[in-house]
Amino acid sequence: MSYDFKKIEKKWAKKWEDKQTFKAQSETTKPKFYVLDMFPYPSGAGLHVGHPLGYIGSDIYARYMRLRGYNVLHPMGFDSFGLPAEQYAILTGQHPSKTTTENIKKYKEQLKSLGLSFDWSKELKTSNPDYYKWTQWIFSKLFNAYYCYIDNKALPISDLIQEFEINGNTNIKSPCNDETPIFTAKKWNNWNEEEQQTILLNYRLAYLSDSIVNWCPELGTVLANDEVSDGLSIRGGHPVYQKKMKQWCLRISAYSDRLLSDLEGLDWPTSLKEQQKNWIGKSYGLIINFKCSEKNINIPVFTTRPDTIFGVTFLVLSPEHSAIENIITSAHKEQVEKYIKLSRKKSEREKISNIHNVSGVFSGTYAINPINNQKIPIWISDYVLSGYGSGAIMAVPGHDTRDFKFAKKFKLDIKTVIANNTELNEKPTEPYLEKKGLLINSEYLNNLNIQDALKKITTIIKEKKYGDSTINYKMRDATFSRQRYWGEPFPIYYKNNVPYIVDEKDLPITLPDVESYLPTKEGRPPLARSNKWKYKSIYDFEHSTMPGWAGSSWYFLRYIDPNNNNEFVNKKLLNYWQNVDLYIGGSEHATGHLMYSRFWTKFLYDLKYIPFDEPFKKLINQGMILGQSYFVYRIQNKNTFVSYNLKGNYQTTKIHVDINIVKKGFLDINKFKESQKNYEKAEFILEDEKYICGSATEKMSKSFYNVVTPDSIIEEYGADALRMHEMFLGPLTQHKPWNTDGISGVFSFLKKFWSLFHSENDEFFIDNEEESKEELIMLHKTIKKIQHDIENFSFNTSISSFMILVNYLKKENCYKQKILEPLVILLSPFAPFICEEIWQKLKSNSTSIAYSDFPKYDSSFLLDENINYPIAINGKKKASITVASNLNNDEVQEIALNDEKIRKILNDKKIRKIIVIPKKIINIVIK
Ligand code: ANZ
Repeated sequence: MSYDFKKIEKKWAKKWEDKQTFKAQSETTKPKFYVLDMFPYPSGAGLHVGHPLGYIGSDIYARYMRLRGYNVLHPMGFDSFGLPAEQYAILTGQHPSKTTTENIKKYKEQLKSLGLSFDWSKELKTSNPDYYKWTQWIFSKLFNAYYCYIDNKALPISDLIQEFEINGNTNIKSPCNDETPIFTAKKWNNWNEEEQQTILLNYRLAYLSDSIVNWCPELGTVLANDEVSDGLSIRGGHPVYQKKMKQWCLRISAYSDRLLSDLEGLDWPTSLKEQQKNWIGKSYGLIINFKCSEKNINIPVFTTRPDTIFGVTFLVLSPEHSAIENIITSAHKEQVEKYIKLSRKKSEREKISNIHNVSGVFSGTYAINPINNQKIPIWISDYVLSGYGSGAIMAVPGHDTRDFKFAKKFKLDIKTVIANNTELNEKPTEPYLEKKGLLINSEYLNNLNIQDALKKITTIIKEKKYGDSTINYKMRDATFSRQRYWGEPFPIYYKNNVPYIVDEKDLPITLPDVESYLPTKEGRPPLARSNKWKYKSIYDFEHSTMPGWAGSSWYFLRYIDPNNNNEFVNKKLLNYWQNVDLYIGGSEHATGHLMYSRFWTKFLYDLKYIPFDEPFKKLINQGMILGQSYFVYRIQNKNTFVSYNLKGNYQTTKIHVDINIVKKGFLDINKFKESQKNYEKAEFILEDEKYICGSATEKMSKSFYNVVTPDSIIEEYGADALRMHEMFLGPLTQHKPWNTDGISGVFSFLKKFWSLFHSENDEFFIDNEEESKEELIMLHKTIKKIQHDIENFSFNTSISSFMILVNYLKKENCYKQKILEPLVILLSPFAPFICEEIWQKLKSNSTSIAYSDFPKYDSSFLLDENINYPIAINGKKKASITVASNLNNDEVQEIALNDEKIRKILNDKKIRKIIVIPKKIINIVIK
């Protein structure tokens, strides 16, 4: 056998591992490059071919950068806390660490077989106490910090205490919980420890707060918004309710502005930056105070359109608004309470998306519009969200769609009297004025455009003290506790119901063993089951655990120095490696993981623990590999299956069929019969004696029977073929369907490549003959193309270039070392095993090909990319030259002046000016 990929790949996987070939160097003068993949959650199912797409892409880049002389850090680890392991534990009683360890083992084997050049000495697991000790440590720093708007950064809470002792909190400009009182130094100093701690908790970056959360009783845990869909948990489909609970929160909102403005400096996909921008949601607007007509209660509303204030016909409060209990009249009390109860069942997302079916109740009370003294009804509806702005709005149905729908439904006024008292004849069927760019009649704003109207009304409202400017952010503080077992314990204990942080020397606080992983009967987290688990044998620990995103918010820092027991990362190493140069991962993490890790990075930067304030300089989202699903069509109520094109004649049910028993679209009937007992006696209606399956491109998933594992492909074609095939499927960033059939093309390419170096009997041979010009042109063109492609992550086009070159060399019977050696290096990032094997034959016992030099292309060989320039002297064409297209103007000019004809004409004449119009003409102006 010639190309024995099995032998080659096994041999090199072992050698690389034994020699720690890809271990990043710690003492070196080389420049650094840090390439990171989003680390996986090790699920029980192992990897399918969709998973390694990004890993292969980052590996090609990592290998390329090594060849360019960089010291590359390319680590891998496991995000190993999480719900699936815990649910499995609930079902089987097996400790989650056991399943997690087994799954990690499987993942590692799969990853290693792919030839990915990871530095496994840097491996980390977020569920490992040596790791989460430092997650707890960072939490304790967040607990012991507050945000100062004056310095615009986080500072130690001890600074705040000092200020309280001297001046109270009157001069403090810091985000804190709404109910924090204003106090003097005297008052502060007179408070007891408990009272002081309670105040401090209001300012901490990690704080306890009554928050409205998505509570899923079935799972016994709080869920994040993106874990809920249509009022059901995404995992398991259990009902989710809105509930007020004491939760740990992180004050990410303090960082809104920095998270927004620093996006500018990041080399990230525009769509991802847009998602973060929208998530942060910065809006400039006004808070305007509306007084209740009969009671002395103020209702502040947030609006971005104060210019529409003359069109306000009602106010709307969110069902959670604190003023409701004081304003509802007894006649409306029952209705309102019923409504509030109902809306609690909806998640925030449902409330936002439900604009076609708005709901609400009248409170029985009226408010006064401060600008025109009009009396308007106050309604309550959940299309107004409690956590945004002031939780209350001025409704302008002439301008705003939701207000319009609401007004229509409840027959409320829709004002449409515009400038100069022009009344509209038609009855509006949509927010008419907004569409026409008109404003409601008003003495102030007649005939102004919106921009000018906005400016004018803002000034008036501020002058008359009806309200003030404000900036609102949609981004809320992040809920940080979960009522589950398999997560990091908090380094928090309670004394007199006040939370305190555990001493640093006592970290890590490890997960106690519990006899069951379910929440307790009273709905308390599973950790509450462990009666003996106390701090200093007395104090209760916090019983909730940290959410999935805790460990992943800082793992990129730990990879630099994963085994350090004294610090979260060594300063010197950190100063060398800095932040991640290239990060590759899925786009689904836009507003979760990527937001939180930016926040933690900024926080650690503020406290001077790290020297940079962004974690990931460049980011690429790889696309998804979709599965090719196949179907058979069963005639209803029969055990007969009809082939695809005949199914129209029958009433059939479409059934997914395992892709392993379909070849080129035809069903393997025998295998199908063997696959399930009830198919044993199945009958078939065939076309041309064959059963043609239906097919569709769907997400790759076990439940669709369309999963292709890397293991099966590697077994048949080898990892190099799999790597190249994955890259050849299409651009890295695009979604694309998997197609196993196509791999044979790449496989033949590798065999052909092998045959350039080996005889029919598999003897290694190359020759030392001089290269021909054409061969050199082909080689240098390919070098340039591959370099350009890799730098632009266009790996699929690289593969085509390799194929063209290898076909050409084979046709020309070119076995010349001078041509083939650079080609092996060039291909090595894509197909590392075969290239390493050939490299060792070429160089016998040299170091790994991974540390050779990336070939340099010589522009002079890039003939067909040349440009023909006419050279004119004083506007008249005198000669022409052909130059490489990548030369700059100075280089083109130099070649032109050295042209023989031109030199003769110019002789000793004085040149006044030379104008090079790129790709067009060179004009030399002489006296
Ligand atoms: C009057 C108005 C007229 C508004 C108009 C809009 C258009 P962004 O840009 O997203 O910040 N709003 C304020 N607080 C709200 C809450 N808690 N829940 C739901 N909606 C709320 O949106 C700000 C606008 O959204 C505000 O400006 C307010 O409606 C509404 F033609 O006030 B506006």
